[in-house]
Parts: sequence; structure tokens; C-alpha cells
Amino acid sequence: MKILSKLFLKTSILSCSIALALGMTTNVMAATNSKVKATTPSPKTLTTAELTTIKNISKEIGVSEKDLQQAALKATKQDVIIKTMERPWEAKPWYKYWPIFIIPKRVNEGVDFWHNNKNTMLKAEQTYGVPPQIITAIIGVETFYGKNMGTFKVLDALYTLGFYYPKRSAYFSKEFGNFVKLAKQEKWNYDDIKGSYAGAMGMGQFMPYSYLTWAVDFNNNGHTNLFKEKDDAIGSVANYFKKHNWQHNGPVVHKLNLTPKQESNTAQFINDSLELNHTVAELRKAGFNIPGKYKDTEPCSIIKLQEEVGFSYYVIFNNFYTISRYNKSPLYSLTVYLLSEEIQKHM
Ligand SMILES: [Ca+2]
Repeated sequence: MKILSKLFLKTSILSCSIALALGMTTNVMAATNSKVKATTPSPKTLTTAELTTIKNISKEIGVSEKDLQQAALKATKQDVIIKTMERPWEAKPWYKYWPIFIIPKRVNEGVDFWHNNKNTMLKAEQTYGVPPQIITAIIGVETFYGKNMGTFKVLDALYTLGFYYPKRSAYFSKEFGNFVKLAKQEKWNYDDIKGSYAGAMGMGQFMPYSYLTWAVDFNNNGHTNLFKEKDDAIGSVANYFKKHNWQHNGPVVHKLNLTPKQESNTAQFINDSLELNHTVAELRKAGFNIPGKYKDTEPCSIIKLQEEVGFSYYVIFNNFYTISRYNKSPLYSLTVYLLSEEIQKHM
């Protein structure tokens, strides 16, 4: 679930207009020169490799090959999507990353979003145990409260990455299949569904599998619409967190202030997967000063973040791990948490 920048927006508009221009040229040529058969565009056919992938997806997630083939025939490979995948936001160092997201406008509009959806937020907290500031911060970081939900055709994004991006094709080809399943279930027209360059959809940027599995019809109107119904988006984010083990009032992070000697002692508690392989008792035993409110038995680990000068260190707990199930980057997860605190402060 990634963010669209203005830059990405521009590239996508650009690629759309090129496609449009090319399409128009072809049609004009076909119309004015109908005797020359070579200029008539032949209908797209699927390659042997594509048909093999489709066979596998069909087996794996239970969508008919016919539906998958029809979807693939309607899809267009977009090179800009692959280029965008190659330069993720999370490649930035921490000190350059968080200021993109934690800005006064996003805090203020978060306060408004929470206010305007107060009753739904309350219902979500009662139902799932996830507080409004976390739900708000997720929707704020993902789409600026529903304003930037993405301009790529989700079908094209998932087709491009699922069939033409070997590094991640195992994941994205399955999501292509899940999208076909979801579109059939929701009676969507493929052309109408826009999302991020990675195929994430709606206010909370759900991937198709997440949409199928954790999205909820929170206003009970018979449709689960994460694009237009704020209630559904709020309930679905809360349900996602609940199903990924968010603990009501559980600990999230604690910032450490360390001496150089303690800094060198952190390595044993740091792991890239953010798994909580340690306990507060172990940290205390290793000489770290952890406030008394954290229980000895609390599972935790440490993350290390690059500042302009040196590093900062945070102990992370269960609820931080839950945030990271939305996007596995520690930068993303800490940004969501710090934004949630800013929003809550201004309520
Ligand atoms: Ca609904």
C-alpha cells in the first residue's frame, strides 16, 4: 500500500496522453487507408508465458482461466509502473522520509477527518478496539484522507507487475487473480477502477487480497466500497488492524536515549523483519533503561533510524508490528504512529 506523489501523477497522465495519441493515430490511419490491411491493429493475443501464468493463478486462487484471460486481454503493460516500483519512498533515510508525511496540512486535515467521522470512528473503536487516531493516520498517509487514491488502472498495474516484473511476479500475479475475482464479485468494470502503481485501492489503499479478506460493509448498505464510502474505509482499516493482532491500549514504541556504548550494544536486538524476538527483561538486563510501565515479559525488538547526524533508536512492541503489516517498512510504521500522536494532540 504505497503513496502516489505528484511526480507519479504527472508520469501517469503523461503516459495516458501518449497512449491516447497513439490510439487516435492508429484509428485515423485505419479509417483513411482501409485498403492497406497491415495498418489495421490486430487484436491482442496472449503469449505462451502469459497463458502458463494464468493457468497457475487459476489453480492457486480458484478463478476461471477464461475470466483471467479476458482480463489479461484487456490489460496494457505500462513501463512507467515498473520504473516507479524501482524507486520506492522507503529507500529514503528516516530524516528525509518522515517530513514528507508529517506536515501541518496532514495533521489539520486529519483532525477534520476524525471530527467529520466521529460516530463511525467511535463505532470502529468499539467494534475492533483500534483508536481513531491510528485509523485516521493510516488513511492520511495512504491517500491524504481519500484525495489521492491513485490514477493507474488497477488492471494494468497488476498485469504489468504480475506478468512483467520477475522480482515480484509471484505476488503480483496472484493479486491480479484476486482483482479479477473481486471485480466479478463487486460487478466492476475494469476501466473504472483506479489505484496506485502497485494496484492498491481506495482510501486505505487495500490490495485485492486485503479487499477480499478484510474489507467490511461498515455502513450496512449492501456494498463494500472503499473508494466512496468513508464508513467502509474506516471500518475496513480497523478490521485489518484487529485481524493483524492490534491490542487495545497496547504498547507501540519507546524512543531510547543512548550513550555511544549502549548504541553499539543495540545490534543484537535489531532485525530487518521487525519480528519481536526479545523481551523487555532482556533489554533491561543488557543495560537499557526502559520505563516501568513496560512489563518485563513484553515482546520487543529495536529499530535503528538514520538521522542527519547519527542514528535514533526505538524499542518496538506488538502494536508497531501490527502497523508494519500494512506496509513492512519501519519508516512507514513509525511515521503512521507519530502522525497519529500529532493528530490526537490537536483534537
Ligand atoms: Ca457500504
